[in-house]
Amino acid sequence: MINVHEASQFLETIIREAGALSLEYRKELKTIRVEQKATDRDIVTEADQAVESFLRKEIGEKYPDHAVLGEEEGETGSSPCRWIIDPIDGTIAFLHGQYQYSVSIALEVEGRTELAAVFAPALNDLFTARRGKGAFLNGTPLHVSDTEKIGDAVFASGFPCIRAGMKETNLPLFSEMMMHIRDFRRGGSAALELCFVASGQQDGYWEKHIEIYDVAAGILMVEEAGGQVSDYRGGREGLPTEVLATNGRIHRQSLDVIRPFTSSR
Ligand code: 2AM
Ligand code: CA
Repeated sequence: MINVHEASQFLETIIREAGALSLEYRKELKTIRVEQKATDRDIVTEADQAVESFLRKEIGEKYPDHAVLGEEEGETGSSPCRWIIDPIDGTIAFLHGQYQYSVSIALEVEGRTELAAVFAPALNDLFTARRGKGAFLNGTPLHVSDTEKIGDAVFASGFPCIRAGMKETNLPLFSEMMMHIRDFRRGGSAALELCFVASGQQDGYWEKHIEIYDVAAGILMVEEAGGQVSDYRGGREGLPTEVLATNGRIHRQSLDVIRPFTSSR
C-alpha cells in the first residue's frame, strides 16, 4: 500500500526543509505575528502556520490520497495512511529564541505509527524511527539509559494544563516527583522530551493534557530505543492524553509515584 522506505526518505527531506523555514522566521522574532488560541496564554505564531502549510503542500503533492492531522489546521482527508504534524512543538521556546523547539511528524498506517521524525532546527538534530528498525539521532542508533533507580533519574514534564486554565494541574504530582528523582528539566517541547528519553539524556518524562500531534512521533522514538511508554496507570487506554515514558527499568517505580494522582476514568 505504501513503500515505507521511500516514505522515510521523503519524511527526512521535508522535515529538514520545514526546519529551515522555521529558522528563517526565527531571525525575525521581534516582528513575528502572534495570535491567541483557545485561551489568552495559548499562542500560535505566523511560523507555526507557515510550517504546517508547507508540510501539507509537500505531502499533498507526493501522497494526494493520504490524510493529514496538523496542530494548526486539524484533520483533512480520510485514508489508512495519516501524517500527524506538529509544525512547531515548543512554540513558547521558539518565540523566546530558545533552542528546544522541534518539528514533529509521524506517519500512521491503519492506526499504528510506522515512521517518526523529530527535528530540532536550532540544534540541527534529526531524530528518526521506523517501527521494528530502531531509533536514530543524525543516523546514529539510539538507546535509552540504563538507570536502575528513580532516585538516580532525571525527568522532564510540562504544564499545558495551567495555560489551558484547567482545574486539575500537574503541580501536585510535580511536587511529589521532585521528592523521588535526582533532578528535573523542562524544555517546552513534548516531542523533544521524548527524544531525550530515547537518547538516554534523560530517564523519564510524564505529561498530561497533551494531544496526539505532540507525542505520536516521540512515542515511537522511545519504544524503538528500548524504552517503555504507558498512561499513568501502566496501560495504553489513556494515551496519548496522558504519557509516562521511561527507560523501562524505572517504569514501575515511576508508576508507583504517579498512580495516586490519576483521576477516575
Ligand atoms: P506546543 O508548543 O506545540 O503548544 C509543553 O508542555 C507541551 O505541551 C508542548 O509539546 C506543547 O506544544 C504542548 N501544549 C501546550 N499547550 C497545549 C494545548 N493547549 N493543547 C495541546 N498541547 C499543548
Ligand atoms: Ca505541540
